[in-house]
This record gives sequence, structure tokens and C-alpha cells, in this order.
Amino acid sequence: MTTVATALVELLAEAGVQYVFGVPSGPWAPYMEAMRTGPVEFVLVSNEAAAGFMADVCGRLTGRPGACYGTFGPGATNLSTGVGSALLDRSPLLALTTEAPESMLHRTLQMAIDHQALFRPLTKWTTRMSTTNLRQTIRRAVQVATAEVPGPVHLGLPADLGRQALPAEASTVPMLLGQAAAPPTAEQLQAIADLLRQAKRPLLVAGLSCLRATGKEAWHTFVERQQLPVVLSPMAKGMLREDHPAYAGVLFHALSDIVAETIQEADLVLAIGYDPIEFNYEEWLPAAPLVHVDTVPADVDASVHLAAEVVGDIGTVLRFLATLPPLAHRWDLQAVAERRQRMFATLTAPRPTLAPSQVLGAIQELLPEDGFLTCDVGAHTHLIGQLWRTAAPGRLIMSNGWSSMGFGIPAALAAKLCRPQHPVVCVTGDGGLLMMVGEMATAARLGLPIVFVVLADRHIQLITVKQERQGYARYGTLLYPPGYTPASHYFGVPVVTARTEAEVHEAIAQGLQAKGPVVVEALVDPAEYDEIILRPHKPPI
Ligand SMILES: Cc1ncc(C[n+]2csc(CCOP(=O)(O)OP(=O)(O)O)c2C)c(N)n1
Repeated sequence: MTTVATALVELLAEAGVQYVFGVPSGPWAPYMEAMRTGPVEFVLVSNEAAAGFMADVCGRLTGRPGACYGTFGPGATNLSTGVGSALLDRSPLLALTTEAPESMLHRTLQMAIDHQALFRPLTKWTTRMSTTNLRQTIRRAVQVATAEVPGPVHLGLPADLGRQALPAEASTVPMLLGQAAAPPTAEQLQAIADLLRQAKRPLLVAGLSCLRATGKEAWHTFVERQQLPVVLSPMAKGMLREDHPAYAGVLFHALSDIVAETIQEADLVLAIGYDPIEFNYEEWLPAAPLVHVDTVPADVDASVHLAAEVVGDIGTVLRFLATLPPLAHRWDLQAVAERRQRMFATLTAPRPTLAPSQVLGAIQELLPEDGFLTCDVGAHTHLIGQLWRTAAPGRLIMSNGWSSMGFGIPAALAAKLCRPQHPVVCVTGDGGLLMMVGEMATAARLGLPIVFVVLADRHIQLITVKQERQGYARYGTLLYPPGYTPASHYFGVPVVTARTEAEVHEAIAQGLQAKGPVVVEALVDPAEYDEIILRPHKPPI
């Protein structure tokens, strides 16, 4: 007999789902059994928020929906933190939760809240499953989750559904991954070419949507031929190497005032795949017209002069741009190079005490180019966003749309599960570690060889910097009392404490050779953050 549980697991496998992450409950037992004997693996985590983050990262890396599970009420609310990441960082995801059975739907019930209401603002679609709609609902959910702009779908499973027999369905929606956006018209493409030709200093800006687009080779052809300065959003890192002559820097992150010097010289901004979820246009655009190319319209206020908007398939636009003959622009690439050098020199200036930039330098030296770096959210993210050299799009995994602390550790677990052949390093602040230290048990149990580098400065440092910039005293930001020494292991994951650059280097080198997870706790002095992060993105008006 086909039950709902066995059919659901088969449908997930058909959609390309390899893992379901979560914390089980009684009503989920039939699904666990279907996974134990079936084609999808269940991965127990310590907190459902991690399950959501892991599903998000699997979605990003595979283009197939990631999947996660949480039980009634608190399971679902925990899960919702990770589901929000898939929404604002744009990953296809299926969030499964146990809901009240039909008979108890409007009754008082232990743990139960309205999951449909909970997930409505966090998803592209939320619905409740039944035996009559299961197959077509899952197929439709996969289509919705993977269609541009990708995101999460919530599927509520009534508690008594799993063991029920599933009748055959006559007609079903096909299992299609989301369709690409429609190609733009020839007139729209020509309008971009005309504006580029008329401009003297057109600036190229690549954003998060580029990661999902085809046409990356065409993009490189275009950049090589035109040699126009390129600015990236943090999540688009890897679209151009940081040592490329046209590379001008990353928006929003450390020393963005130096990047702004180039931005301010532009007389046209061609923003490709730019998703304002990372940083609103008005925050950084110069007083110049904007050309917006994305799968959705630009979200701008009245201060922005939108000269052209091309809503559709980004790859088609990139392939068109690659055909343009060289433009006669007036950019001073020497000045761009000088700013780039100044920026990197400032970010790596020698420091008397162990600085986060030195720890990053050691990782950069030791992590091969095919490796993945995941990072958490904090002052260190601002440093990584500008300093880290990213070999290819997607190799630096961060959350800049949702920007949730606690993202980095589960992201690393998911990266290693989805890309077992590639080395994976995670960088997190100590605040982020505290949020997700339970997942060390998951890493240990799965035996995943990941190096977790903790930048231990004993504070939630980004907030101390913000307090000081606003003229307030430090308050409520100290994590540990003075005299803190790291533990020797977290749930069986060995911890190596590093106090100098040489110790950091040695510990990471050893960690990358290890057969299982390792934590390197680098006792850093966060002083450098004060000078390099949260810089102005525009000159004062
Ligand atoms: C879930 C969540 N809570 C709070 C914040 C606000 N926040 C952003 S960064 C930060 C501090 C992070 O501290 P830590 O992990 O130690 O990293 P550091 O800033 O020291 O690099 C906080 C509290 C957030 N982004 N996400």
C-alpha cells in the first residue's frame, strides 16, 4: 500500500531532494520510516533553525529545493528562522511541518498554533496537505519554490496524514523545476546599448541574481572587452576576481567609502541582477541614471533616475552585452587600481595583536580554490565581504538578505553534505557560535571534515561598534567574563586554541587534513573593525 509518507518521500526524491533536515516528532515517525527505507536521508539537527539554514544552502548549491521539517508550534517557530533565510537570500526550499489534524483544526490543542498564518509572510506559498492533493501539491510546490525569484514553500502535514493510504491520482502536474524568466525584447536590449554608448563613465554592478543566471562566460567576455569598473554586491562575490584590473570592490562592506570614490565618478550605472534585498539602491547610487536588469522590476524611490529597466532573463542580456563592440569610455582605470590597492593594503595593515584579517589571511592561503567558505553575520562579515578573494560565484556562502546570526555553522554542514569532495571552512563570531554550538554534535555525528574558525573576541562586536558610533557606551554586549579560555572540545569536536598568527596557520593547516570536524578558536583583538567597517557609502550631501 502506498501511504502518504512513502509517496511524499518518493516525490521529494523525484524533485532532487537528497536530505530532509529537522527534529522529529511522533506524527513524523511514518515519514522517518519511509526515509530510513527510501531514497531520501533524514538528518537530525539540534535546533530546527539550523535545519532551515541547511535546506537553504542545499537549495543554493543544487538548484533543487532544500527540505526541512519542524513539528507543531515551537518546532515550526524554530524552523521559521531558517525559512526566512531562504526567502530573503532567494533559495528554493520546502518547509514541512506537522499541523493539527482535521478533527482538531479549530480546537484547543497542545503545541498547536496556526502554521499557515506563521509561514504566510515567510514563504512564496503556504498550503495544507491532504490525501487528495498530495502529489500535485508537491509538484506545484517544487515549481513555485524554484521559479524566479526562488524561495520557500510551506507544506502543512495534518498530524494523522502520514499513515493514510494514498489513492492514485488521475492527472498530475508535471515535476518541473522553475522556468527561466522570459527573454527581454530586442528594443530593451538596444536601449541598454544606446545608453552605454552615450555615457562617458558607465559603471557595472553585479548582484545576487547573477549567481542564478546563465551567461557567466558572456559576462566575462563583456568585462574583458569593455574594461569598465565593476562593483559587486556581497553575495555576488566571485563574479569577478578581486585582482582583476576592472574590479572596484564590494558594496556595503568594509571600506565602502573607498569603493564609493569610484561609484561617485559614474555617469551611468548598469546594475545586472541587482537585488536590493542586500542594500537599497538609494543608499549607494551616485547622481546618475540607472539601468536595472533583473528578473523582477527595480524597487526604488523617487530619488532614483531609472533610465531603463529590463525585466527578464539575465543570461540573454549578458550574451547580448558580450556582442557589443568596445565602448569609448573615459574611465581612469589607474585610479581604480590605486583605490583597490589602498583598500586591500588598509585591510591587511600589520597589527600588533592577532587581528581577524590575519586569521582570514591564513585561511585564504590554506583553503584551495575549489573550497567553500561559509561565514556568519557580524563585524567579521563586513571584513570578509571586502577582503576575501572568491575564486568563483557561490564559493563564499553568506546570508546578506536575511542576515541572521547562526547561519554560518549550519551552512558549512550543508555545503559539505552537498559538495563532499570540496574542502569547507566556516568563519563565525563567538556570538554566532553560541547560537549554533549544538550543531557541533551534528557535525561530529556525521563525521564531516569541516574547519570551524571562531573569531573569539568575547563580544558581539558589530553591536559594540554601532553603540560607539552612535556615541553610547558599550553595554550588554559582553559574551564571556574576562579570563575566558575555550573548552577542549564541543560534543566531541576537538577545539584548538590559537593566540598568534603562526598558531592560527598551524591549526587550520592541521584542521584541513583532519578526517572529521575541528574547531579553531582564534583569540582575536577586534580593534581593526573600528577603523574599517560601517564606512559611508556616499559623500555627505
Ligand atoms: C538572529 C540575529 N540576532 C541579532 C542580530 C543582530 N546582530 C548582527 S551582528 C551581531 C553581533 C554578532 O556577534 P558575533 O557573532 O560575536 O560576531 P562579531 O560581530 O563579533 O564579528 C548582532 C547581535 C542578527 N543579525 N541576527
